[in-house]
Amino acid sequence: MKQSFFLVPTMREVPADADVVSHQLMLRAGMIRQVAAGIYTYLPLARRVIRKIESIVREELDQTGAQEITMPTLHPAELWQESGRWEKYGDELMRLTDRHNRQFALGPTHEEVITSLIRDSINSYKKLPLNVYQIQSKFRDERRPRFGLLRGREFIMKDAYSFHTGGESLDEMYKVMYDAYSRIFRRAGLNVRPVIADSGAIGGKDTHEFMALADVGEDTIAYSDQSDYAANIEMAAVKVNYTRPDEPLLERELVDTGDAKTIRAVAERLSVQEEKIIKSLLVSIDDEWALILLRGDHELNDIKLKHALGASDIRLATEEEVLEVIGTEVGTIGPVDVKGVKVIADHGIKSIVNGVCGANESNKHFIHVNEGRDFTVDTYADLRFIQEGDPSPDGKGTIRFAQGIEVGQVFKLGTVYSEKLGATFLDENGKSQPMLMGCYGIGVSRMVAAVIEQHHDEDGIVWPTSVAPFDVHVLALNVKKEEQMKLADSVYHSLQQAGLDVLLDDRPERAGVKFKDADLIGLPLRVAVGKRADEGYVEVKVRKTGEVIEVHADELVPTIQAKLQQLAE
Ligand code: 9G3
Repeated sequence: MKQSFFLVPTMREVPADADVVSHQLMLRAGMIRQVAAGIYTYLPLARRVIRKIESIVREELDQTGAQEITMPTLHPAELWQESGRWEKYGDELMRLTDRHNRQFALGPTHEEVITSLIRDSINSYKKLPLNVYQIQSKFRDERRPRFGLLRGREFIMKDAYSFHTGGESLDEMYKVMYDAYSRIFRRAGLNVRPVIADSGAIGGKDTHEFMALADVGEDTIAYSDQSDYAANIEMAAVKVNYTRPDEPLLERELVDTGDAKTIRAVAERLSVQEEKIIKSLLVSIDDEWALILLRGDHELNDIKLKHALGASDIRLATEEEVLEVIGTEVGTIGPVDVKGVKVIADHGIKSIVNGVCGANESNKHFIHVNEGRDFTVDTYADLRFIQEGDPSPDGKGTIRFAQGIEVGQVFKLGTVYSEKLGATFLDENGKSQPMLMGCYGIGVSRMVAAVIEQHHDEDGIVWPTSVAPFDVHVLALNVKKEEQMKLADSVYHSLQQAGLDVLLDDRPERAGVKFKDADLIGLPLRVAVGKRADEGYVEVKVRKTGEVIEVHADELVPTIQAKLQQLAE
């Protein structure tokens, strides 16, 4: 490809709203252009990277026996009404009507479409298991699209769906896809960590997210520094055996705490440690009030609260509701003599003796409060966010945090969709059973940004060879010099004949501009044809290491092939 007419509009400065490196570099390197918030055009360089990622995905999935299909983006509302998700999802689901006023959705995912297809085309256990996948654009009207391709409204996803007669078969496929995902991300040069995750709204049981480690990542991973335990912080279990310190129980006292409302303010006011304070939160759980108790130095993890109570809808009470239900302000709520609400406590409460809590009276707290004597806990559960330094729940090592970009997720859905949409099969006894399902997603366009987040330096992108838009960048440093253009052309063709993807910068630009653009675009190897062209020598630079070697054009192809081999290892 000759750069003089290749559509790669590089730019030096970036728009202010590009606030992460991958977004800035993709704009500067002329890979993408924004069309609207969260909606981008992929320019040729990005298209070539996406094509390389897609071919890695296809190779690995085809190897597992998965079959590629393409489902429509336009989904009839009826299918989503059958699954109950037309009502369940709000504005994030983009809806439209056709010329006959029939309602449709722009597909954010395809559980409904694929399950309706399979229910109508498979009805015998003999035809199962089956795994189908597609690579296609999805639409989710995100509240705050940001960070370029890391969180868009229209994005490319590889989504797969598998159908099974039983749990064993689903477990097997889940492992097959889990391993295929690990191979795909490794081949794309991504440092990815699988983590235990929450299946959230999608339902189903087990799920793992694949996190590309990166500080800009929106997700927090809690991992052990001595084992391969790793979980999304939402799901990281706290396994600490809390016991009450053996101290004499002191007489409970009511004390004035003035306008101290926060844990920090009360701790300072009463000169006690935050971990001695009982934090009380009035929470509505599926429209029932409950008082949630945590240690003052711990934070409530609402995902854990949902799982612990099997609840679907949880929300904190408003100031007004606290006044109405408890009869005091948020900052002075406590469990002593509280009537008509269930008291659910995190295990950490067991470590408190002679603690402090709100007195359910303005500006008042109790000190020397003890569970059992002064208040009763109906249920204990693991309700808090794990913290760095906590013991790893697998009993090995200590918890550390890292940020990650979710580039993939695998789910055991079970019969959530097959029951709602009636995807059943006749088992060997002729009995009708709901199919068990799994689903598996990879954020293909998000992966491009994740690769750049993990592979860049101050000068630009540093593409891993496996997903680089071209293998080699040949620069004719001075196109006016006949011998330079002649040599640049010949090395360009000999590299192409060797089966390499080559970009020839034949623009009438200054060498400095070409060097800067080459570093920005970040192809693995750069061949500069300059002053020594008349001797047949060119300069090869390895983008990743900065290593520069002078090579005679006759030795160039084997040299380049050897370097690419080295980089691929
Ligand atoms: C929606 C909207 C947004 C959504 C969903 C539905 C996320 C939704 C979860 C999944 C689960 C898996 C198959 C591929 C891998 C991921 N955001 N999810 O279901 F209506 Cl607006 O998509 N689906």
